[in-house]
Amino acid sequence: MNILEEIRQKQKHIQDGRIQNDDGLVLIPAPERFRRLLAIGDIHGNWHRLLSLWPQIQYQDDDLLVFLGDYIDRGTHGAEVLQLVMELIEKHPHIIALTGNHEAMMLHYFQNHSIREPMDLSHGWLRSGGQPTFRGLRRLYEVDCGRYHAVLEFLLSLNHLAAAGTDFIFTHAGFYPEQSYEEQVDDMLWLRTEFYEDYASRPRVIIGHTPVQYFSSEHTAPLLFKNHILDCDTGSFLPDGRVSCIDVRKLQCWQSHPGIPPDAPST
Ligand SMILES: [Mn+2]
Repeated sequence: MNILEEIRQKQKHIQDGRIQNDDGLVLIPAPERFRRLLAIGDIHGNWHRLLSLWPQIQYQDDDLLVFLGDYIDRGTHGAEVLQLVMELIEKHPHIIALTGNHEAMMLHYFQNHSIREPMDLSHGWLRSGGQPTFRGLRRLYEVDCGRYHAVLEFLLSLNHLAAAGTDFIFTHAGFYPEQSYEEQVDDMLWLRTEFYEDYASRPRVIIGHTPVQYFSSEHTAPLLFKNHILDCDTGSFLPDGRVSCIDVRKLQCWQSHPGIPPDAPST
């Protein structure tokens, strides 16, 4: 069964109306009960841009909010961003965090490496913007080792996809429409063109992963493609980038203040 059919079937069989988590596939029945369905795109350690965005949203518990992944790397404040997202999830039952490819790379690193050892610069994570995150996590480990382990546990609990009813699908990068969820659970975090060119179904798919500036350097706001893909990665780490939140039904958008520079690493 392909992933879209799978979502339809699973949503149909939910009995009690509660949000369910099926191995990282989060099912949100009756999304019409939420005042807004919100998504926040890639943050990439850009703490000051996230702090500039957050109060504008005026989040309330009758909103559903999905973070689309890539909290860490490139910017200097990955550890802080992770802790804030973790705290928000602890406090609010209708906030969901997805994993991005950067979180997957980091978890892969810590399967065979320790935060107590020097950085292994041969690993792909540390060559893909992971070094400032490593340094931030090492500081956290030194001041509060329990908290550091809680952050790693939180990363292991992140989800791959969330479906609000059958009309809205949230995921970090994309999916192969003809494959099942299980078949592609790891590939999903990396797709770009394959997904943008192949997707031709009705549900609106809300993604991050590729900065909108990649499509045109003039874009700074989330971008809705003709085939119902909504890209919310507004280049949080780029000089003219933003961290963005969008109401995925009405397409109302909130962004970090354009005057705030990225939290760029010093090296
Ligand atoms: Mn990203």
